[in-house]
Amino acid sequence: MEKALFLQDLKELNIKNKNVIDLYNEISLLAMKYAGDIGDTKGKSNAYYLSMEFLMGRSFYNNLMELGVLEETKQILADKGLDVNVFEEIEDAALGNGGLGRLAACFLDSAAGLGLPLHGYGIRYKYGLFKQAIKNGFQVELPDDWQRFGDPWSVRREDEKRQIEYADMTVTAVPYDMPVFGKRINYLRLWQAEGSAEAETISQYLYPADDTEEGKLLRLRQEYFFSAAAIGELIDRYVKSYGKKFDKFPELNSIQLNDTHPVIVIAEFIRVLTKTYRLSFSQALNIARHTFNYTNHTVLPEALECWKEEYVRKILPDVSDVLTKIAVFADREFLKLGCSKEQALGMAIFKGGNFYMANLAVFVAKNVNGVAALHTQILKTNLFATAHRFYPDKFQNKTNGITHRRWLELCNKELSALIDETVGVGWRSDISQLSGLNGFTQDTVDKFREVKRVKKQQLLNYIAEKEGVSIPANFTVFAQVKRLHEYKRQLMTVFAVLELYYSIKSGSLGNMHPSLFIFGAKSAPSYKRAKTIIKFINEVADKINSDESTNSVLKVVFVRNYNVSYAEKIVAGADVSLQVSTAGLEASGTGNMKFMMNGAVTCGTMDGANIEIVERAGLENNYIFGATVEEIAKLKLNGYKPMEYLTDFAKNAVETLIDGTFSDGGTGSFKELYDSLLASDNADNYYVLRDLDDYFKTLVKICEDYADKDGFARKQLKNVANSAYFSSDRTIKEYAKEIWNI
Ligand code: 26Q
Repeated sequence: MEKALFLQDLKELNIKNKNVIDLYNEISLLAMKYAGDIGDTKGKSNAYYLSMEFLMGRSFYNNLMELGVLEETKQILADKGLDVNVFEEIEDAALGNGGLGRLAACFLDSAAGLGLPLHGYGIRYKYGLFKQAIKNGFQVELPDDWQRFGDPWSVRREDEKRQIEYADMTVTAVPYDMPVFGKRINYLRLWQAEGSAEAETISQYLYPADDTEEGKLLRLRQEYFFSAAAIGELIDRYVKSYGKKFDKFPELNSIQLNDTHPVIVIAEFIRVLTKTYRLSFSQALNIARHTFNYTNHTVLPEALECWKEEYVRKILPDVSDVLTKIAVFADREFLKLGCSKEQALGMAIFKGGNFYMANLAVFVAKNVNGVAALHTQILKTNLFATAHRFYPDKFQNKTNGITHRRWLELCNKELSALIDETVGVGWRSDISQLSGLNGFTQDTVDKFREVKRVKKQQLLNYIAEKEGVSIPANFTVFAQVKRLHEYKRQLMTVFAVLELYYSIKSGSLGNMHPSLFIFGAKSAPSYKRAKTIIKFINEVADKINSDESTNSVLKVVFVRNYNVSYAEKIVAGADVSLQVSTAGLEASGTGNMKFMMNGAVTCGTMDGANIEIVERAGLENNYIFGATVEEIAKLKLNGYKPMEYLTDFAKNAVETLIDGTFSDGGTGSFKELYDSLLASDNADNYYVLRDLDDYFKTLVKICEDYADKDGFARKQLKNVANSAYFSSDRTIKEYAKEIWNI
């Protein structure tokens, strides 16, 4: 890239009478022009990441940073009287909803940064994840028309479009390439559905409602759409260079399946090899078994996809035949391996009229991985225990990571400068050098405290502007920001905060250090109980913030429309990261890593990657509480009775759901929520009451410890210093070496 030319053109750019969106497009296109071409994929092994979600966030700042021109661009624009922050008006590309989609984006960034050929394939949704508004405390979903700002970072490749065939229609898949910048330029290729109005609905929405048959069929069409387009292209490219013998295919193409969503690609691959290229079924299956790898991201039963055979047959009859063939082949193999009937049934790909996509993935994939040590352990001993017994070599762990370029260099320039000053700049390309921070001096502690103060002030200013809640900068900032789900237990945090509130009011807490609790979360539109929890958080926030007798020491804010850009500000400004899922249910978590790298301590349970975080940063520098996986298992076995854990104190908080303290707008949903915790035989599935008292005490302890400002900052710095392991550069190196051979 000729940087000087880019900077020259930028200097000559006329900004008069142009609005922010025009400028955004012009500058982005200029950068694209100078960025150069996507790296060659020919002749050597490449890896491909197939995912329904890519949660990229804002491209502008990140890409200019990756291209090495962000600081100069800021300066040049400033000279013209333009603050680069105006481009914050350009919203995120939110083609994903949470951890799984953001992980895909971090992986692409790390691979490009390391110079490894990893490319993404997904769907170019017209509308990304909904924009969240809050009306009377309730979540309202608004369409996310992200393309209205233009899409200067994508290139439409008209000449590479493909036809996708369903039984009842043919759809054109048009690729849009987003370059991913780093040491080499990789691509994220997103397919857009074109043709009839019905065809176009396929790439219209991320997660269309699937509570009807029509909705389910649409989701199946989406999964097949991008999978078939991607694999069709990879097969064509291979045939062009190597002909119709597919023996070298696996060596040149490693395909990573991001959860079960693209798993149907396996059947499509075999369909094409057998139908178009006349390979035998067993040859084709054998090649598939050396090509595909599967990552599992959740153990929650409701998230494990299965497809009714009837549905698949209706729109993809040939694919359905292939799925059936694989299922029969698998059954025979299970017999040969000496499985019992019961074991074979557990691993069965087809049963009860349904195809089990996770079982298919495990059977065919060369490698199966979990996303944190504990999660992989649970896959081996629970979810896929039988498969692990008969195919032990397939299973691997790949603990997740986050790109330190976006999540430290970009979002926390102040901390990055302090790290430069303390250990040198080498960490930016070799993150392991971060550990050099470990022997920090008092001078570094002082400077770190100043960095935290600045980042917190920036965050609080932003919150004041966006949410209209002003908070003084001496507050300790606690944050729980993530998808809203019962297992993540935002509800438990609200109860603990209510306990704090009543304790402050009654004077039993002495003089607590002022504390702010930030919540940020979107609920799936159809997930009623999650929406009720959002309403409850907002009710509690209103009450606490308006209570003059306590609001100098306790505040709560629900930030609206939590997204990647908001996250960049929150992780940099927070003191305490709340990661309080029921042990065994959060596969990994990646927000926990972002906070750690920015110097927040973790207050959490022994779950997911929290375990590995405290292993590295020290138990003494974090706050762990609550039941372990083993303890939860015991409770389950012996019959868990939430009532037995309800202290008088906790009772006060929990009963606010039914005693008229708060209004659910007459919907009855607070009572329903209360009943889900206490009323039925099988109540409190996520063990909120089991851990609540522990949680409350832990929060009190954190508030006490925070009074020792230096001591607390030391704990925070220890977290930064030991966060290198959680860079996705490390994760991607492991995938490249142990799975992809690239
Ligand atoms: C399933 C069936 C039907 C429709 C949708 C789905 C579906 C959609 C999205 C199931 C799961 C998801 C997303 C899961 C997810 O984001 N998992 C998170 O992945 C992260 C990256 O590995 C982990 O860090 C988190 O712990 C995990 O929750």
